[in-house]
Amino acid sequence: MTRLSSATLNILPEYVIRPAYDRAAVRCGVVHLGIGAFHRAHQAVIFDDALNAGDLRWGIVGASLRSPQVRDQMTPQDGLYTLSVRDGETVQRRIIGAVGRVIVAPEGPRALLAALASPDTHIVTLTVTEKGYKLDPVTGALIEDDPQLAADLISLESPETAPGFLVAALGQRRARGLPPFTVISCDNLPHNGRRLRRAVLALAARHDPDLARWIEAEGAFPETMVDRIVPATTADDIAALAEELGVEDQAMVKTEPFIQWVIEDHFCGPRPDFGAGVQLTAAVAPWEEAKLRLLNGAHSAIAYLGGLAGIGHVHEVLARSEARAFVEALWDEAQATLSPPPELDVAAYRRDLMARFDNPALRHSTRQIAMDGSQKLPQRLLATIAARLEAEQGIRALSLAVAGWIRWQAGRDDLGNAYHVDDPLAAAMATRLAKAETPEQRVQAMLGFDAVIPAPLAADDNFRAELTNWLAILETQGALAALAHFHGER
Ligand code: CS2
Repeated sequence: MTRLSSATLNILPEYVIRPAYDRAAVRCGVVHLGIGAFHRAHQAVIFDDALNAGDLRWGIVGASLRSPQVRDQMTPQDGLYTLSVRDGETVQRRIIGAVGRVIVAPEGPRALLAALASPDTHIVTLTVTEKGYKLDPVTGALIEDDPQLAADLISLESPETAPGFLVAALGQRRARGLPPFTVISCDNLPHNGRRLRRAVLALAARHDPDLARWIEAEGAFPETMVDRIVPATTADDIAALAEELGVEDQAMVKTEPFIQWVIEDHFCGPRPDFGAGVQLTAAVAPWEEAKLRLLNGAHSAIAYLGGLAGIGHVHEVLARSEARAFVEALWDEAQATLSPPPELDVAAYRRDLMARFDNPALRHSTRQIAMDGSQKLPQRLLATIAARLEAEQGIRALSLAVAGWIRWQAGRDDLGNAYHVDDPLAAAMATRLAKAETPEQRVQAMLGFDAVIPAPLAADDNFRAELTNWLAILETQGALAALAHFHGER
């Protein structure tokens, strides 16, 4: 079938929204590292809005740090793709034209460095997932024995990691007398800007202390909170869209109407005149904390407990009253730990979140969210637990969620279906768990895993008792029974 491209834009059905600007006149002011579905449905849409508003500086050079897949999907389409916004039966199709080209970093590290060091580039955004920063999830320090980072610590000729590319490119800019770019981490990490800045400065200092001082003085790493639910595109999504549009789009992304990007107002160079969806603020942390602990915390809990029950999608988990009641209880526990920004009405936020999770058109898979739990749990659930223990508050719902994560490591759901535990620390966790024979010992083994569990939590008797209680129920009765039990005893 004919592919979506500049040449086939004009044969699309009339209702499809198209770029309103001349793509040939666009300059690429943004380089994005990690051009997955989330970037294409979030930041790329915001930059496309700026282009549509007439500021042609904000095209994007996208980079994949690992696989050629996105390049192979997008290049034959001249970088064009469909944003499919779905809410129940309502759907809007929009062609995004902001991505000028895609570079696969391992194939062309120099091409990526050239794009980063270009005078046109003002902003570098990143969605490399939690593990892509090469930072210890508990301490936030660089993981020096990571093989790719170890290579970047020796030489930055052909960088392999995101911090490596940033340092090498900033070095080239400084040598050429160019200003640094603003670096915006768009991953769900607490204090993402601060953490990335620290990593970049540490790596730069190892190669060239003057460069580190220059970045420290001249650079900007604003903190951000990003929010939009973007489930992975499936082959069925692509086939259904092709049927509807009459052209095939292998790079399409599907998402919800909601979009939010809170950015710390700290840029070291030009930025677009941001429109809808973007809030510039002095303090991102309260937004980020509320989002991580409410949205992402609930997501992970739903993913493990729903996934263990053999339920495929978020909205299907929430169709069960015991799961809904549990999420509300989890939110009650999390809400008490927040210092929300004055503009945030937490009760309304929770209602809206539940409605977003209920969106049946998204079909957001529990297994997708269950991925990389070791990298996600600290900010989503463990920090919340630590705050509650400190305030001498109960942690029943939060503990059931964490017990679900421990149970998930077994690689088999309550119906007996095996799945792959997709996590950079899966092997290390499996080794620890292999020697444990009882729920108590399994909890002990995981609490001792200091790459994920902070020491004060590991030593807390209350936390250990809650986890052991829930893990025993999960193992003997299953996740649905644990949820019913939770509800019954309240
Ligand atoms: C999800 C997030 O996959 C996950 O871990 O919790 O990707 C979530 O959908 C986004 O953070 C929503 O903004």
